[in-house]
Formats: sequence, C-alpha cells, structure tokens
Amino acid sequence: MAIERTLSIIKPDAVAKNVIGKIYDRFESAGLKVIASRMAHLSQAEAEQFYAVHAARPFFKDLVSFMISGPVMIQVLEGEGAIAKNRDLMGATDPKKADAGTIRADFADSIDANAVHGSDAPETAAVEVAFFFAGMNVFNS
Ligand code: IDP
Repeated sequence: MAIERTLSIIKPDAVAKNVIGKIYDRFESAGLKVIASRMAHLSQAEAEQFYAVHAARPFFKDLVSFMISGPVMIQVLEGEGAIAKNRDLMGATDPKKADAGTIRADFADSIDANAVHGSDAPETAAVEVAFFFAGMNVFNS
C-alpha cells in the first residue's frame, strides 16, 4: 500500500477534554507519524471555507459554531494507507455508531462534538493539507 498523507484535526471538544496526547498515541500506535502540527483557534471564515462542501447542509451553521468554539489541534499524518487508517481509528461520524475502541467511541459525546476530523480521500487530503500547512514545514520521516 502507498505511503499517504492525511489531514487530521482534534476538535474543540477533545482539546477541552485534555486528550490530545491520548489521541496522538492512537495515531502513533497504528504506525502513523505526525509530520506537521499546529494549534489554532479558527476564525469563522476559515471554518466556513474548510467545511464549504457542507454549506447547504442543515447542520452547517452549528458545525461552524462548534469548530470556532475553542482551539483545535491540526496535524498531518503520514503512513501506509494513512487516509483509510485514520478513518478507521476515528470511527463513525456519530459516536453512538462508532465501533468500540475507536477515537470517537472513546472520546466523543455527540455527532456535533465528535472529537476528530480526518480527510476522506486522496483529493480532499491534498486540499486540506494545503489549506492549513501551505508554505509551512512538513517533515519527511
Ligand atoms: P466525517 O467528519 O465523519 O467525515 P462528514 O459527513 O464529513 O463526517 O461531516 C462533517 C462533520 O459535520 C461531522 O464530523 C460532524 O461533526 C458534522 N455532521 C455531519 N453530519 C451531521 C448531522 O447529521 N448532524 C450534525 N452534525 C453533523
């Protein structure tokens, strides 16, 4: 399987719960490397742009409000099949439906506050990595 990069965000609920390290341990234990990271408090414009694909959805306003409610931890993960691997680690969007042992099953409270974001395909991964890390150092492992 190819070495890929994917964009991961630890959302405001998980940052507030002080579980950044526990979530990083999930990535590292699964063989994913953190090759860039930064903490940020997103502006409304940034959150709206990042989630523009969902602009017409009924939950868009709440999603943007939630994503700007506190700081987030943003990282690029690299590894074999990193995009699907990270999605497996995250679990289903709705934590009530997420498999036991996944990040969302263990750390998320609701479909709105669901702990993590992860790119869902190579095309979105490339766009999302550039969105947050264009012009910044991304370190090859
Ligand atoms: P994903 O984060 O599992 O890839 P997406 O469908 O891309 O899920 O949705 C982006 C985010 O929008 C989700 O993580 C979740 O926070 C929120 N979201 C998705 N569907 C709903 C919904 O039906 N109600 C409320 N929030 C939702």
